[in-house]
Amino acid sequence: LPLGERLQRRIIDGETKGLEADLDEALESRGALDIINTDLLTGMKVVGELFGSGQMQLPFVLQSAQTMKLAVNHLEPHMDASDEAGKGTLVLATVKGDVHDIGKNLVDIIVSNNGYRVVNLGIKQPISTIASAAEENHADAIGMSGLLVKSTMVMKDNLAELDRLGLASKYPVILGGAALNRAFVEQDLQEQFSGQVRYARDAFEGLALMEAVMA
Ligand code: B1M
Repeated sequence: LPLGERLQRRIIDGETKGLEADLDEALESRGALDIINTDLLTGMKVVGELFGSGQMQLPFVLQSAQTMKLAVNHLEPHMDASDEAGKGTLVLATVKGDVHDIGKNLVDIIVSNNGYRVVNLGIKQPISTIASAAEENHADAIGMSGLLVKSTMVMKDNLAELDRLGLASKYPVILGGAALNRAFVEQDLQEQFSGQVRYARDAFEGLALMEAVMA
């Protein structure tokens, strides 16, 4: 198989043997982000489709996810880090009840490689923890990720809680994850939230929103 397809296949099959060598070969002609965005994410998309249609079982999805993580970790040192530091702070978490963190961690990598401090709280984080981390770290924005349909309701509750705590106007909120869409976030959720909530389709939109917050 050509190199790009081989990398996709490795993600789909959860095959880590020889993965780093293939990544190093790809790095000779392409940038790390390009490899993630084209080959690795295409592979994850196929995994999602196979899982969704019942053709792939959960343990294999987990292997694919682990392979994806390994690949991203291997590529991370090859991303152009910005010279600027401390452009602003983003507190980032996957919401309560949700374990999906590959997308969130990509947001972390891309935003932190562009000069921001990212406080990555991990997965299954209740809003109380997210809110205190924002306060303690003097955050400029809060980012929440969630992939499950039920996480969209958790996000709605989280926004209500930020309002209740009087923190809504203090922290612009960025939401991302496959179960969300722009209309749901920027119309439905925004209507009920006294602060500002925006939708990021991918990690780059997350970065753009962070830039907008700091502008
Ligand atoms: Co799960 N899972 N999973 N899973 N899983 C989905 C989400 C699902 C759509 C699969 C399917 O059915 N087709 C489905 C949800 C269905 C629904 O809710 N209606 C599902 C399910 C059902 C489940 C379980 C319930 C399965 C079970 O136990 N029976 C279970 C849930 C456990 C829980 O959370 N409580 C579960 C478990 C798992 C694994 C552990 C095996 C593994 C996760 C491993 C991990 O993350 N460490 C896993 C995986 C890998 C997936 C799929 C296949 C791939 C997700 C992924 O990593 N994509 C997924 C199918 C899919 O999404 N199509 C699926 C790649 C990643 C880069 O994309 O996270 O979307 P994504 O991030 C994008 C953007 O969304 C955006 O930027 C990223 C790209 O640049 N983004 C942000 C994300 N967060 C952002 C935050 C931002 C900005 C942008 O700012 C704050």
